[in-house]
Amino acid sequence: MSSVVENFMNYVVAKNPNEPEFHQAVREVVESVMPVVDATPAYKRAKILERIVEPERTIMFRVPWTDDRGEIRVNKGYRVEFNSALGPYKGGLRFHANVTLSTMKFLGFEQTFKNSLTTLPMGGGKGGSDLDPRGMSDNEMMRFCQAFMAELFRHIGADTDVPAGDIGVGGREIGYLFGMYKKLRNEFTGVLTGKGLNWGGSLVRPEATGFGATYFIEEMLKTRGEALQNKKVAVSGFGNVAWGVALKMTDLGAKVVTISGPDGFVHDPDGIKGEKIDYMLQMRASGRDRVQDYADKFKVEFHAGKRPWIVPCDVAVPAAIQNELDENDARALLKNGVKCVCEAANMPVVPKAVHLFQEAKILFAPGKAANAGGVGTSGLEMSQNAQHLCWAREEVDMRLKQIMERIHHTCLTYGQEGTYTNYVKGANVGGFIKVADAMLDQGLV
Ligand code: 2IT
Repeated sequence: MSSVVENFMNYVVAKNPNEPEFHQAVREVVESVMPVVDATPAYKRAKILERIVEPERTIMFRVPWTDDRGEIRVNKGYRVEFNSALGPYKGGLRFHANVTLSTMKFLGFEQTFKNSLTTLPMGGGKGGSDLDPRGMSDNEMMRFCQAFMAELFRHIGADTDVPAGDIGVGGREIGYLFGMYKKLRNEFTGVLTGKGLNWGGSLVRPEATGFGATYFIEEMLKTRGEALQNKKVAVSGFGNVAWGVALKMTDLGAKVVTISGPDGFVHDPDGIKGEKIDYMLQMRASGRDRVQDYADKFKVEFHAGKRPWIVPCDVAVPAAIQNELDENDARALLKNGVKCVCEAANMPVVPKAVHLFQEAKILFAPGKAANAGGVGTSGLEMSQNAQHLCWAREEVDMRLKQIMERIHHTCLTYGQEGTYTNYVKGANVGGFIKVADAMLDQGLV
C-alpha cells in the first residue's frame, strides 16, 4: 500500500510544485483512504482520487487599496473553490501574511472533508489574502475589504459559494465584506456567514469552533471513562477559537492554564476564566497580536518566545495555525502525561508529532473532525437565512452538540484499529466516502 501512496504523492507533487502545505494535507488523507479506493473499483475507474485533489476552480486576483497615508498598497486575493459535490463551496477567508496558494489549497482541501463530516449540504472552499492586518486602522480595513469584494462578488453567492471568517477575518471584516457585496449586487442574501446578530447572523456562531472542539474532547474522553471536570488544559493562540475553548472548558469544569501569541505564552495556573476570558476579546480587538499584555494585567507568568506545550496538562488544544506543534513539543507533552490532543486549528500538529501521539495510544483528534463546529454552525446560519428566521441560542447549541457527537461517531465507525481509535483515519475515510459517492452519482463534471 505504501508504494501506491508514494506513487500517487509523486503525481501530486509533480502537478503542484512548491506547495508543501498542500502536499502535507493531501498525503494525510491519501494515506487513510488508499485502502478504500483500492477496494472500490468504481472509485478507481472514475479517477476519484485524481479528481478530488484538483480544485474545481482557483481564482487569484489583485487587491489594490489606499492606506491612511494615501500610499497605494497591492495585495494578493484568492478563492479556491475546491469541491461542490455536496453543496455550494463553503469555507473561510484568511487574512494573514503567510497566505500563499499552497496554504489556500491545503485549507480548501481539508474543508471539503470537514464539511462532509458535518452532514450538512456544504462543498469545500477557502480564500483570503496575504494582507498583514496588524496595526491597520478601521478605515484601512474597510477600504481593503471593499477592494477585496470588488472582485470576489462576481464569483460567490448564497447558492454558489459562501465565505466566512478565519484567521484575521472576524465580525468587523465580515460586516465590511457583506456591505460591499450587498451594494454591488443590490441583494440581501446569506452570501457570507459569521454575520452580525441583527443582520442575519446566528447565535453561537462566534463561539462555535471552540465549543465544538470542547464537545468533541468530551466525547473522546468518554470512550476512556473520563470527563472534563478538573482537567488541566493547555491552549495555544488567543483568537476566536481559543476564546471559545476557554469559555466552554470553564463551563464544563476544566481549567485552561495557557494561551499564546507570536510573542510567547502566558501561564495562568488559576485558570483563564470570567473577566480574563473577556480580556482575550480586547487583546484581539487591539490588533497588537501579542499576549504579554494579559500577563502584565493579571500578574501571571509570561514565557517570551516559547510555546505552551512545556506546561504539564491533561489535554492540549492547539488553536492557532498550521504546523505549530512539532515533534519536540509532542515529546514534552507525552513526558508530562498528556491524555488527549485536539486540533482546534487547521493542521496545527506536524505529521511526525501526530505519529508520536498515535504510537503512545493517547487520544488524538484531527482538525477536520474536531474544529468542524465552526463551519457546522455556519451551515446552521445558512439554514436560518434560507428560512428567513432566527433560532434560539439553545436550539443552535443543541444542534452544534449533535453535529459534534455525530462526527465523533463517524470517527469511531471508520477509525477502529483493534482497541485503539485512529481518529485521523476515521475522519478521513468518513469524510471521503460521502464526497466520492456524490461525485460518482453526478458523473464526470
Ligand atoms: O476553518 C474553518 O472551518 C473556518 N474557518 C470556518 C469556515 C466557515 O465557513 O464557517
